[in-house]
Amino acid sequence: MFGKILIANRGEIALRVLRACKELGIATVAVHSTADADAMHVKLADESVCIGPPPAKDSYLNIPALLAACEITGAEAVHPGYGFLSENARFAEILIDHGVAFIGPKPEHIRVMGDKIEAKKTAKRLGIPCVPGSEGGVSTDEEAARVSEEIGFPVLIKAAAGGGGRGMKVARSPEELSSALSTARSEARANFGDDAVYIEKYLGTPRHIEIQVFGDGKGNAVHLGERDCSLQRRHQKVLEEAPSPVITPEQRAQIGETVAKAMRDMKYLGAGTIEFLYENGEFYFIEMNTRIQVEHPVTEAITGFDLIREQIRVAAGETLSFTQDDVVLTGHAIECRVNAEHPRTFRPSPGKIGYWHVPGGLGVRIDSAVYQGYTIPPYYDSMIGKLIVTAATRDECLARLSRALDEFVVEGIETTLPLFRELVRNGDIRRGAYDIHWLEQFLAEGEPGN
Ligand code: MV4
Repeated sequence: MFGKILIANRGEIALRVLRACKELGIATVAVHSTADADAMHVKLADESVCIGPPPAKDSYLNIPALLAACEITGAEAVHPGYGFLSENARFAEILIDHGVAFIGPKPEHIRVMGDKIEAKKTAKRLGIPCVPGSEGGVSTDEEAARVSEEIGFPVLIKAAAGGGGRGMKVARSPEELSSALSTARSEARANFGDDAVYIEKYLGTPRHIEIQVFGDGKGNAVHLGERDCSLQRRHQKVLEEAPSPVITPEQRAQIGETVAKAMRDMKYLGAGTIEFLYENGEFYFIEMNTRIQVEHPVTEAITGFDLIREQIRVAAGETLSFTQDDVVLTGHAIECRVNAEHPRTFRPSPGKIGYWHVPGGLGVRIDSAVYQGYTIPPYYDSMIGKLIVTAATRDECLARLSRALDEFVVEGIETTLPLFRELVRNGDIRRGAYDIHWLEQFLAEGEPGN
């Protein structure tokens, strides 16, 4: 096992990793920008290193500064958290070349899944069901027309280098195809420096359901059930729950075994998420994320496993600490992402937190790195904490969430807490009757579904 880990991140995930390290008896190194000198992760780590000025490209994304921090402190491994360098295959390779372990997947797997065309080819080869579409990239209008005719309109043109909703164009008819293709291609070139695009059947009203997987790099791999992340705004998740209110145990076992087998065949290492669109009872692969995700606590809540601890163990070469038979899903969990933003316009609201009182009690978890009197810097993500609530059933979970939201008090800045108080009492949300477009419609129209 590692003796010292450097945490290449900030905020609540830096604290989450730090807590797992302490429980494993591993020393911790925090890194921080000059804007984060007062951050909680810096105060609680055994050592800290300032790695640069506020802009992330000069600090949290500064690979030479991070390498120097490893060298100075003697850290044996780096945990990248999510975002920043967590899915940078080159960063993982550079660390390994310098004798520092990367707590994450093998660089080749990060690279393959980063190219959405290669990811889809890999998923298909491994037997994972995919959205109907082009076999690889499309290079000509003729090829695009042939594929679209075959799968039927509407179709969606996606950038190979995109992902997370960036660089997509819908074509609703043959007439729209050529211009959608050239727009998608030039946007992909401008945004990612790679104009490769592919085509998929456009699914109109799917849910976003993702499956948590874990491997030890030696051919052992399991699935930990799904998370329903359909409630999003501009491709930012707002609320996530596990299990999905629309998936049966039989469906879960079937798609779960399919992805677990794929991960065994790849000899996948570490935590991963297989993202699906789910419509009319069918799963369609869209992307794979090769990192721990913001919403991992809902999976921890229903499995009882510490996913960060498991990431560290398998990165150190240990065998997975549980088999598929050990994975028993119990109860229901819901996570709300509390952002320092206006609850309707989502305008960022950085600044000094006055009063800060978090809810507690049975089944309530808060993952946050802010505190009363802390000043939220304007340079980074606006998420200031996550409220994760667990109960035996979905209805009890919603009741407990409502109670916890009523206890939560944040003064001095605006937060998205009032939005969650509306969502928990909304009829559609209570029934689990929502798709990927529901939240944007709710925000545009007022209160549908009551
Ligand atoms: C789609 C789709 C419909 N059909 N693919 C957006 C993010 C990226 N990960 C994939 N996305 C989508 N891909 C096909 N073939 C609709 C979306 C989509 C979406 C997906 C998940 C969650 C929210 C979304 C909001 C708008 C569009």
